[in-house]
Amino acid sequence: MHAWPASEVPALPGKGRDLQIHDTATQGKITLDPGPVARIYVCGITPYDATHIGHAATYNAFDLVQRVWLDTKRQVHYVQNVTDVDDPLLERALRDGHDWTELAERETALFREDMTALRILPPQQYIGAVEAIPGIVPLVERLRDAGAAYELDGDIYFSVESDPHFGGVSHLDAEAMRLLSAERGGDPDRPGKKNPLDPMLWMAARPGEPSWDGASLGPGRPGWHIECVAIALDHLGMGFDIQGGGSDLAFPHHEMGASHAQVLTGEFPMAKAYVHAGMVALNGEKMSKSKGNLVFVSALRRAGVDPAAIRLALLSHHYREDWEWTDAVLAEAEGRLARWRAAVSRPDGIPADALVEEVRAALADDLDAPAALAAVDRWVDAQNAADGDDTTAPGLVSRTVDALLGVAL
Ligand code: 5CA
Ligand code: ZN
Repeated sequence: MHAWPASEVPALPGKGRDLQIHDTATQGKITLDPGPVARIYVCGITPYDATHIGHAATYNAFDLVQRVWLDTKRQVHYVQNVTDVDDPLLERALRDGHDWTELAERETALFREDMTALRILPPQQYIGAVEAIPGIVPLVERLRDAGAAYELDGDIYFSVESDPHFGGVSHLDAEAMRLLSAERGGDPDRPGKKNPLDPMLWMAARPGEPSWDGASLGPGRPGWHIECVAIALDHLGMGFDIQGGGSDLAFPHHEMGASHAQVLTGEFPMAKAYVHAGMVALNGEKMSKSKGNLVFVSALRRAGVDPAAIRLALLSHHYREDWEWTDAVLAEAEGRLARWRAAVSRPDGIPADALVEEVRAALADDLDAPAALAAVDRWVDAQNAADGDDTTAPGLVSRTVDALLGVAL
């Protein structure tokens, strides 16, 4: 699949700082020390509805990671998937009488447009589950042949007990895992499983549903977790720097994915940091396609909202926070954008070298975007209150806000 166009990232004077980030697995902040090429996998959308503000917030968080790394003069190898075949997508297509492939293509195209408008930098590889199937089948066969997977009425399940590190990403107890597994695509109550938590690796073809050649597995389609593992291992290999997504992916998705990869390779860990963004809510409940309480990025854009204001609204919350989208959040961001634009449109201003370092320090400290915004606010307020004569300052501020926050002033 193709991704979307990258906006240019201006180079800043000096050198950025190494990223310290909260890792769900070790339950604390760690300093990442990537090599010259930092490697990140971020879970992509299941394209059965348009991009909502919750998705945008999560991709914005990982875009900041990429920008911090680029500022350290590293290259970034970023991989993202599209879950373009899965139960919720097939169910929605059936409900609305649409062809599932057309639904997936349409919503993926809209996602690309939204990401471009928000200036979220694209991944180098943007891979659909369907196109990954030829790589998934041999992994499932290997797990089965190694005794880490078993068959149940034609379906193949992964045995969570085959990974001694299972549980090490989310640190949940068995009961919490069971509840979340039932909520998030698992089937803990299916009779015949060795462990109720065991996730499906390969689902045997069902009547009326799409299926693919599974070689010795028989015709079917892949489970959700092995999809991301196959794509990540194919393009990044083991021990990559960050596995990212929203906090609703910590269990079961990232826990299971880590186990699949660790059993397949005998190496540990799959990712050096498991990074999770908080959930955005609307009207008191997590914004979710299944509940339908959504604010779409494309609808805001159609209504004439400046994507830079949407981005500033996302940046006004720390990425790990759960927060609520309201009209007031957007109005505040629109006001901030107008103030910032007015301040940098003056031909000269007060020096901004300290601001560059403040924004760098804020983002390097677990992506503290609200602290970065506060630093820019302080410069803008001082700029509006004083007669500066530094003709390079407004340009430097624009470039800093563009390079590190992805906001075009
Ligand atoms: N295709 C899978 C990942 S492999 C999936 O979870 N797709 S999704 O479309 O449901 O979500 C895409 C990303 O947006 C995930 O990282 C998810 O954690 C995140 N996300 C979903 N809802 C919200 C929300 N309300 N707030 C913040 N992030 C969200
Ligand atoms: Zn995923």
